[in-house]
Amino acid sequence: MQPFRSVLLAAAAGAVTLAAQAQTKWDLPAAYPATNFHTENLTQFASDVDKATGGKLKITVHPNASLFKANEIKRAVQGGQAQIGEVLLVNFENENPIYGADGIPFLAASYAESKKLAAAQKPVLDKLLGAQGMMLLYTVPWPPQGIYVKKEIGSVADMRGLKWRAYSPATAKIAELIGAQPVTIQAAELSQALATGVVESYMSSGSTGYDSKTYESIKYWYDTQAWLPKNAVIVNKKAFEALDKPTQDAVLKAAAEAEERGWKISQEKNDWYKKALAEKGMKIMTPPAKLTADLKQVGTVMLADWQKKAGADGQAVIDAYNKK
Ligand code: PCA
Repeated sequence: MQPFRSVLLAAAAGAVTLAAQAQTKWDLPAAYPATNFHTENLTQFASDVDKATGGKLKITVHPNASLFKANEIKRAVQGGQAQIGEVLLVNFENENPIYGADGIPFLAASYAESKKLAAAQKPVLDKLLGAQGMMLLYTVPWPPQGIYVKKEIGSVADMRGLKWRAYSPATAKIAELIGAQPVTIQAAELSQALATGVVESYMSSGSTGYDSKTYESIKYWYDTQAWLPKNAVIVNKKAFEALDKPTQDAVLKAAAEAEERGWKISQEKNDWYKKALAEKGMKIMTPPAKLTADLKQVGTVMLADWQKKAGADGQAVIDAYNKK
């Protein structure tokens, strides 16, 4: 009896060891605070993968640019320093204009349009990221972008000379076109830049205004609904291919669910953020007609510029977008 029991025990111990060996750990660097809706969605995604794989794939979300800075996350995933990561696509427009398609003012300015643009952009993004040894898992848009500014404005001329926070090549370009002074600052450093007066205006969603406590220094937000930039969750292809098939399937399924959930939450939270900012004392402004007309002109210039740079791939995205 006794020897038989110890054989069983030994076998059980062996199984435990095997299970432990079969566990894969992935790091997921992200650039936004843990309480941001994108990050909460990532956390849910990680927990869904954990459950679906019985703990075989453990994904640790590192929020707030704690593991890699916003602009470094893409390269980290490409090089395998992180197996998976969340990036703001428009940050990489200088590398390839396709990444900037969802940062062009008024090309896609509502959730419905943004969804169409995402679908039009996807095949080209798959190709680009694929060529860099990565895969696109899912995208989720930020709420529509508006203008944070300290005084009431009637047109873009009223923003001339302002110290303007940019988060992307396109938001720096807007500053250039309206005669503001751009300083590129990612979300993780925004609160401090506002508090120290390094910047006094910027364009972003209600979400980032809320996260960064912009209401402490800026009182107006113009709801221009100019564009909806997307976060993308990308994975290193070798890391993905190293997973067994059921685990790969679990990742893809959880990603598809995260995408659907994320789009819905973004839209719901858009209204919530506006209310929350108003409660903190901000004035949520409907942009005057002249301001909108001026910004649309900026958008027209930027789209023409972008199309020139983006070539055939860019044209494919615009054609697919216009067809739907
Ligand atoms: N928030 C991010 C990008 C777009 C947005 O709404 C930011 O301001 O950095």
